[in-house]
Amino acid sequence: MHDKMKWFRDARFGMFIHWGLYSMLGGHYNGKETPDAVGEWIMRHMRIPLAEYKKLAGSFDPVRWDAEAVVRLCRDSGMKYLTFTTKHHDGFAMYDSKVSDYTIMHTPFGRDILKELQYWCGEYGITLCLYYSQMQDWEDPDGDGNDWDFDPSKKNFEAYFRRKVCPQVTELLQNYGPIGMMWFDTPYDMPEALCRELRELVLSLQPDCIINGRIGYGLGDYLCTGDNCMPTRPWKTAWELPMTLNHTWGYRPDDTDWKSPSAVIEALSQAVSMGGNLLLNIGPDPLGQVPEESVRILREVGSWLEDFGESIYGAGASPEFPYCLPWGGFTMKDNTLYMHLLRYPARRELAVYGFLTEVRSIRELRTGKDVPFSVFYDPARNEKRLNLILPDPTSVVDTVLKIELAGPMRTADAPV
Ligand code: FHN
Repeated sequence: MHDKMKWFRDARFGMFIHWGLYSMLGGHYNGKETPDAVGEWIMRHMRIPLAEYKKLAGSFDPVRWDAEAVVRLCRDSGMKYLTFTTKHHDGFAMYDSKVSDYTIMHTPFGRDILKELQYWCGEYGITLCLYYSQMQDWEDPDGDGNDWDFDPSKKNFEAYFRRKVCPQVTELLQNYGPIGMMWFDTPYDMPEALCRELRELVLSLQPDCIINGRIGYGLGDYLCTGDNCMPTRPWKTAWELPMTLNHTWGYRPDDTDWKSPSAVIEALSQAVSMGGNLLLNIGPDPLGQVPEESVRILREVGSWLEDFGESIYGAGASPEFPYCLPWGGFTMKDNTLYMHLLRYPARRELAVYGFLTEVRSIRELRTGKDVPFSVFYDPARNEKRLNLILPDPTSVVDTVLKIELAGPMRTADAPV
């Protein structure tokens, strides 16, 4: 049976791109810093009059933008899909929209960067996905969120939905080839009937397009976690964690508090060990360049994935163990288990309690070197455990052992 979620579950790692007029401000307006960490909300957080904010379009000219380099970075970082902000809450279309003039085509740059991304994603085998803010729109008098230029009591949201959202979503799904996913955001109190209509519209145009959970009312094909929120245990449904590399989605040169490559690798293997995906953000600068530090971090993650990607792509959660695993966690693919040693034990003997399935072999994933193991039955707890003699680590972050099982993985039940 055709499973439209398969590519998403196999992919496990995607690139999020937040880029728009807000990137030009870098978190500052009129010499003042925006009060919140995120740069892309600056228009609202600083109540910038629409007429002023719109002037940014007059000088948007990211001459260093290179769609091929960005998609290549995505591929080299081991990411399998790319989710691009076609219209964020500020209402500005980062593609050639005919619905209004508030688009990238009406800037000195005047290039349809979404067409460029579509082309290069095709060349590099990356699935193109589109972010679209369906409720908040600070440019439109009837969109949600701008109560400093427009009187909220006069808003007619449904009029906005029909005038801008539906036609733009139609353009996006008609003009840019097959789209892997529509990534909606902040539905707030959007009426459920309109969310349903939006879902129907997407599926009528591209039946295979996945819809993320933030369409609202549980109408999505999978769940999005809160931003930067890692679940504590596996979820039954497919899920995705959107994550920033520093503390903002849109470009902010003053935020240099970057996550380390190790933290990203750990988040990725943790997410997969709980059956989820990681969507990791970059925020290009006003010239279209990806911040150097983001590139450096992503390349290191990519180099780890070159060696250990087998334990991530197409892998998912293993059954839960009755005890916590202080050294890391497991990912699993059919009858193969991948043991992620994120905190490498000082002692080389390691025991995994409650491990019930017969083991055929254990190898270090990168070198293929055999790892000695034995199974021990402990009558005191009436429980089996797997004992291993760990090899030298082959990664400073996450050494992975590949465990071939004789059958489906089973763990002891916690006696609760
Ligand atoms: O408000 C947005 C925010 O700017 C950013 O786009 C994130 C990404 O997940 N989504 C919303 C907040 O959750």
